[in-house]
Amino acid sequence: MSSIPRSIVVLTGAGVSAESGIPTFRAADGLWEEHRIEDVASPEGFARNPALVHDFYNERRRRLRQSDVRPNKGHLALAEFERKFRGEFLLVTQNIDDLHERAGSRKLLHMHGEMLKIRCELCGAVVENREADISPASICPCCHCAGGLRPHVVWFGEMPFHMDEILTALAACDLFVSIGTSGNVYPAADFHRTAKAAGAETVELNLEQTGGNFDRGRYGPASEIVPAFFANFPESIFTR
Ligand code: BJW
Ligand code: ZN
Repeated sequence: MSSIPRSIVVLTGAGVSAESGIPTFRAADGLWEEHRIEDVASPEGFARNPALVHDFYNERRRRLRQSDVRPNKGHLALAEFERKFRGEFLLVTQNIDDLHERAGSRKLLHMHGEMLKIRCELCGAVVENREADISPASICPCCHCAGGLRPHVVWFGEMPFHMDEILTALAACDLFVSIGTSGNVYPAADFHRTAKAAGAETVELNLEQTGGNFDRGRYGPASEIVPAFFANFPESIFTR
């Protein structure tokens, strides 16, 4: 570490959950191999075929509940570091799974939403839905109308969540760490530039180098490189 950080923003993507058994999007065996992006990750696709989109998310929700899906050493290392670090720490995830929560992360923003929540487009309610399969006929638990429920996620063309809080943290951080994201999707793909412009050191942790312009990179599986990276700070950043 070139200097001792006081404020850290970490961005995670699908790669941090890959070793927990959740497929990434753009790998050869990824989610986009089986589905056309525009069919399942856009408001237009949902309007055309809501049953197909609900099934896509029902299936992913079911997978998340399977016993072999659990936080890996990458998720756990982030939560442990946050618990011990005496400075400011914000974890921003593009992932809609709950593996960071299960690992114990606390200051966590899901910028692309959460698979275990649904939203009613008729009354605006956002409610937890951990288990039930949803269909176009499902009834909203708040307004009791059918036909308004959708996954509480951010599709292409929609505004990601928590942008004000994220941009404020990026402007104030002195270390930005991007983990397991391909950098194909904006605005997350720009975060390292925003942090750099604010004076932060930028680091990429990924299976392979992406096209981003980071100061430093460490390459390998997240379950190995994330614990190794976060173990590499002087003890003084933990003592109060
Ligand atoms: C490992 C590993 C291991 C694997 N260990 N690593 C033209 C130019 C610029 C922008 C646009 C444009 N046209 C349209 C746009 C905007 C558009 C966009 O970015 N389009 C691109 C296609 C160009 N963006 C939007 O529409 C966004 N909204 C928006 O921009 O609003 C306006 C705005 C303006 C100003 C400020 C703010 C906003 C919304 C984007 C919504 C994305 N939604 C999805 C679906 C979410 C729900 C769901 O999960 O179903 O989000 S798409 C999908 O991609 C998902 C992911 O979060 C996101 C990113 O994917 P991620 O995580 O990077 O996964 P992969 O698979 O791509 O990469 C995995 C990585 O892991 C790889 O690098 C591997 O190497 C690595 N890896 N195993 C370590 N074991
Ligand atoms: Zn409703």
